[in-house]
Amino acid sequence: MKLWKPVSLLMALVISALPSMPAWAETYEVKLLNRNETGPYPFEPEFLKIKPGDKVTFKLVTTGHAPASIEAMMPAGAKPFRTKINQGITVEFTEKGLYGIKCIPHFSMGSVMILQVGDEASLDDLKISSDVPPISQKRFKDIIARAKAAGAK
Ligand SMILES: [Cu+2]
Repeated sequence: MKLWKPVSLLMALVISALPSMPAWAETYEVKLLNRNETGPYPFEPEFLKIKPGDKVTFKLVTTGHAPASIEAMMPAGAKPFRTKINQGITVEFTEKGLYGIKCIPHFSMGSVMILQVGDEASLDDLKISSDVPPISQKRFKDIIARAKAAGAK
């Protein structure tokens, strides 16, 4: 019986490693907050990179938020999503590229994030739509600068 212990330990290690393997879709959590050190109405994280087929759960930590895609800032063929006030949502992202995501009621106060699906895109490719309110345009630029400082491309 002693012989089996290392084997079962090895199996446990293999099984615990599976979710991080490319073939397995993961679900990430993004929080909508009222404030953190980056300013008012941030998404946390403000920049997230995932693989095609992964999902993101947008979780409302405080009330009054409504996450949605910015239709002018997503890859061709990607499906837009939007929620109602106080509604969280889990979205599967299949199209590679960069997505701008907003909180509908706090869009004019800088509530945006950047989602990158796949490795191909560069943050320099993100085209900030002219429809984006000025404070959110600035937030996008700040997010890009912080993400690059943290090693993103
Ligand atoms: Cu909000």
